[in-house]
Amino acid sequence: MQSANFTANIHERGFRSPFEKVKATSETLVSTDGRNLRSLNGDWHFIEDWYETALRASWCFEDSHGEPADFDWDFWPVTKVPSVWNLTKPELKYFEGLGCYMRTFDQPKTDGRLFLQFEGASYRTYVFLNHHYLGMHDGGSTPFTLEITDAVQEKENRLMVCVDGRRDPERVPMDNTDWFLYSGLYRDVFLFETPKSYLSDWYVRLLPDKAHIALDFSVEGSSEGSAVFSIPELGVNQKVPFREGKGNAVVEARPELWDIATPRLYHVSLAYGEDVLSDQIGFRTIRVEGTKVLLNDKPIFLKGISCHEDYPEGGKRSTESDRLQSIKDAQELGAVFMRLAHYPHSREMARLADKMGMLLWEEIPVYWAIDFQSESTYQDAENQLKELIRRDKNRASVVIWSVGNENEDTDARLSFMRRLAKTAKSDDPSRLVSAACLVNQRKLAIEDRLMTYLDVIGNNEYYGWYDPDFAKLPRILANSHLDKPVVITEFGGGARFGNHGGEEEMWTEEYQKRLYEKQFAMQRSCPFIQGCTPWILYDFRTPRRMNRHQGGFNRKGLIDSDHKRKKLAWQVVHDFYHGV
Ligand code: GCB
Repeated sequence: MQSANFTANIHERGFRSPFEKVKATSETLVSTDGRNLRSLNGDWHFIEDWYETALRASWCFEDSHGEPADFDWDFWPVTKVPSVWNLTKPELKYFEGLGCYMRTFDQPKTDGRLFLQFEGASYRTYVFLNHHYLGMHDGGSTPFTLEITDAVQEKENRLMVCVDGRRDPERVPMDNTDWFLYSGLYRDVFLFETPKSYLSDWYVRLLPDKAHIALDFSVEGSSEGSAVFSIPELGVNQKVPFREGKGNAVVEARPELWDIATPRLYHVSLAYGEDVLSDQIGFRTIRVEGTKVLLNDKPIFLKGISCHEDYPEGGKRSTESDRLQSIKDAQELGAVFMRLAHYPHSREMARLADKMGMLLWEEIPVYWAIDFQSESTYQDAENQLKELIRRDKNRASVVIWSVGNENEDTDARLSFMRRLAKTAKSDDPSRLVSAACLVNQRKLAIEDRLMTYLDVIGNNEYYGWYDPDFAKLPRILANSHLDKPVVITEFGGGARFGNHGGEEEMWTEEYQKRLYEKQFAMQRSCPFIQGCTPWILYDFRTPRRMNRHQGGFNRKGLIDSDHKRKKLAWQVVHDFYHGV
């Protein structure tokens, strides 16, 4: 890969293509559940590489080309990982190029295998260790694993990571979004060790009869053998054979069910030789019957709220207390369900939701008009979906996979998203599949060809905001003959916190409050509406919102962008959810 002639490389337009041959994907993602993780967070050297010279001129393959060199990894300023670079320095706020990171670490000799894991880096990441290229990853919100066993040394390992935050019409999401596309190594980076042959994936779930638990697992490095599956509190301790690297079992067990009021979790483990995966797992069922959503066979109205991953201090980098606050705010509102829009939020969010009894909708950024004609865009979207499912499929809180948001009903989009819906079903038959669809404006009805492939129909409508004619909403509901549950996945309007005025005056808290009152009055009487996730819990950053009230924020939050000050509409949603 290294060119002997660096000047030649500089003139080559195809400098990225050799890297694209080695990709980390859902297939290479290794489960880290219960593993001993060694953090590589902390201080890293960092520069913004506006002209992508690190890749063009192969900076990653050497420490220096000899003087006069244009790079100097060890002398670059230090930044904290995890963080989004956009919030580290004012001049990086809108930087969308290549960011180069480097740190060193020692690694005691071991007989096992060593892996690097990145929990989230946006958007494309190229990873090098000791001047060897390890591989790249596409997708800004899902984790990936790279094996480093053969490249690692005992002292002074040099880990170089180039993160490419370019917006691009062929990516997922594309170059136009209504949120801020933060970049950088903004989630945890760590190392872990496994034996020569190890457990790479496991999937544990309660079967619909509520009397059996199913297990599927995969082993790398050995094709035959057996593992021990145990759930001590349920008396499960069973040897399960595997062949061709795959094993599965169904065991009899009647767990206490995980529910929103009683989020019971069990200690579950799978041991194969020296290798052990373990986790706290809840058991529940979720299904649809006619227009009802049934949690543990009981109908549930999904009193929800939408939420971005955008925190006042860290942007897309969240802390445990940030996440805790979001779930607590949602619970105080009366919500039992959160729509984590529009991309996978951190893995820890679902873990916390498991503990706190919050149901989740998780989504991939198949947003607006992504390139539905392109097979490589499809592969990217599908890989993100598979990585998300692989990461969170043992989380009781996650009940819905969403394959996209607000996409026009064209033939290309239908075949693209139908494929995604089928993939979600085959990778995880135990959950519901949905997408946030649009109203058919010509027929004034909730109608979309994709609905055939969904279990739950998500619908975004902005009556009272983008379309001021509220009278259309009851007509739309009357015109829609649906035999599946609908969740109104978005509705709402903008209000700047502290901006007061009349109920007819847009951008005031009073206008937003009135809008919610009218929306609920219409939604509550519709039999197929089985949930809603108002847009949105907090105001969030977005470069496309630049009027005097917005100032770079979408102001539809029930709470201000400081995540503290509640607007008047908060109380309306609160009262509706608390049945006042
Ligand atoms: C939508 C989009 C969402 C936007 C929202 C808005 O329909 O799905 O991403 O932020 O509308 O505020 O316009």
